[in-house]
Amino acid sequence: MSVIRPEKSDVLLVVDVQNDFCPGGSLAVPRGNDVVPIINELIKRFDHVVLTQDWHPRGHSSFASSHSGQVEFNEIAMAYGPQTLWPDHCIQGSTGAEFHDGLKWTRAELVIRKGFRPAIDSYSAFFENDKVTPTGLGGYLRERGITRVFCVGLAFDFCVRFSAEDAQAQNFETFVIDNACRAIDMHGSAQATRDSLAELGIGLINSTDIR
Ligand code: VGL
Ligand code: ZN
Repeated sequence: MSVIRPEKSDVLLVVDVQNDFCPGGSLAVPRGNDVVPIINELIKRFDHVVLTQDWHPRGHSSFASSHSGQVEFNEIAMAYGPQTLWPDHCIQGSTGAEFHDGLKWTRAELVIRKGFRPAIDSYSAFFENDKVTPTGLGGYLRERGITRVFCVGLAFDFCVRFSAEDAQAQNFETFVIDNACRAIDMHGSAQATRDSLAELGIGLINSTDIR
């Protein structure tokens, strides 16, 4: 990958770098905390930084505990399509929902909260899992003149993947910064993500490509 120079029309989209997705959290991504110093360096390089925050009410429909007879990591059919059932995580106002302590997020201009409607999950920063209910981020970025979206954070194979795919589908030129992400990796989901990004023409780059 050739060198990429951050421009005024770029945004760094920092996905779900929250305690519950880091070691010790309820839905810990292996080595999830490793991304923090890399993302902190990237934050310094971008004029526009947007964060997402997974933000579920208690008893959210994406929690296995909300479905009797179901177990964590099973997939069930919801009205809007298939849904993986997760351990309770990122409960609104909880410590687990806070950004990782080491994340230097103060320069972020916007925090998009997602997954706050009880009956529907939201992996993507742009649309809920029904693929039609917008979060407003697409309109925000367009109004601000953003043309390129650089995605980082947790988890590579869920919220980062779907955010990047929706960004590209909305005509933003989209990149995922591989070493600034970590994957949950269930049933080959990390490799499936790599394949899908490549197929869609989403650049999988390294933070050292950005200078
Ligand atoms: C995520 C599962 C459930 C993520 C959020 O941030 O990738 N994964 N909620
Ligand atoms: Zn969630």
